[in-house]
Amino acid sequence: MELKVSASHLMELENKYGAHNYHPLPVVLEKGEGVFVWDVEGKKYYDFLSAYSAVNQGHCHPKIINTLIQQAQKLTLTSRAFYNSNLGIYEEFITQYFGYEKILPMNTGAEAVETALKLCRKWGYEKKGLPENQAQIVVCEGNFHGRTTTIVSFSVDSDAYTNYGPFTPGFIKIPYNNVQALKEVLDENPNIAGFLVEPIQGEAGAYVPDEGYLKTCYDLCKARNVLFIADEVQTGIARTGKLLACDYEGIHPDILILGKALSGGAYPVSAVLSDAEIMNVIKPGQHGSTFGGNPLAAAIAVSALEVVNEEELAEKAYQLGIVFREELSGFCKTSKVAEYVRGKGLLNALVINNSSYKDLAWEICLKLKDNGLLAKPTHTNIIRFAPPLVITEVQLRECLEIIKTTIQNFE
Ligand code: IF1
Repeated sequence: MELKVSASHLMELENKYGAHNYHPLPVVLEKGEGVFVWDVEGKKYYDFLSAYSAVNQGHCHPKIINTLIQQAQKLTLTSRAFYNSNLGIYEEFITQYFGYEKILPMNTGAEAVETALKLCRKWGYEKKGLPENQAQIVVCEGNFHGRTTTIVSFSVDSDAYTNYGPFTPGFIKIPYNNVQALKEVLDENPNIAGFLVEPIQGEAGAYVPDEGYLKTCYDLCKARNVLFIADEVQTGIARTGKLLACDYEGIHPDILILGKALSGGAYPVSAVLSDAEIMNVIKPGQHGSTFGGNPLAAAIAVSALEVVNEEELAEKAYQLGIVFREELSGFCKTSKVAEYVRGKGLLNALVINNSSYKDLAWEICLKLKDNGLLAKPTHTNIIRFAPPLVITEVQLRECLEIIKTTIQNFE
């Protein structure tokens, strides 16, 4: 008989022994399968966070988990001091899958972003001829690219950077969704190596830029020999209704950053993709990581990407995203609480009118939990809704009813 530990005891343990770097919803999850998760009391929920878009393929996808089990019983890690039998296969597969010549394999999204920043700077000095230690990279206000000291150096979120200084120089912040701001900064600064941008700003609450914004920025960068770097850690891998959010505007980033759903949530896997002219500025011994490119990650990532194609997850996200936004937009017309919904594919966010009560979005998420749906506010008044892309239309419509009836109780 397995000793059942209570939810409250498990929460106490996390509070007592764990750093307090999160404020989780009061639910203790024990099992996940597809669009569902179960807590330790056996209550079933729809997961509308998807581990921040890491389980696009659904929790514990059988094909991905089977690959993990098979490989884990053979070889998990060799370090890159040696070749391994999976890495080359994975590298050929993923570069052809996304249309690039080269990949630099890493583990977390932040590591991939850091890798992209180092690659861009090194290219700036060795290919563009920028003066030593003068390279600048343009970034957008409202960005979220991870939590390393360099990355938070160019954050505008005080929670992300306060008391973590001194900060890394060499970054210029401009407003997001503002092509004129990019044009001016590129024309005024001769030492710009790259422009780092999220095609949709996830943490900012599924902030979708104007149609054509990405293409215009891409063209401005191309005309000035500045690398266009797309952080698709959250928007990539079919989440927004296309394989990549950049696909909506037909642009091919000079450097592409992937993470999260690259493994379907089974293992930390991230990647930086680029062509040889850029990637080959990094020579042996000039960058690396213990787990980067390990045979377990390589095998898992191939399976996770195969699932995206086999189950047509981008097309599903595209179609179901339209259903989700149409239904909720209609609801917002008569709601005093729900203001508007925005997003692409199944990366959506509902903006809540919290003028009457600051923590209304949090209270709504607590009630959604009681009603069997897990979601969490990003910032104070925005609720992100991002289910696994394997959700069916029937399930999505059931969830829309849960969301609407829950919010109606706050009207
Ligand atoms: C947290 C949200 C935050 C990302 C983009 C890189 C990374 C992320 C576009 C770094 C990570 C995660 C981190 C997690 C919450 C979540 C998140 F936007 F997805 F909701 F924070 F903004 N680029 N996003 O979204 O990848 O190192 O985490 O693997 O830190 O609380 P990572």
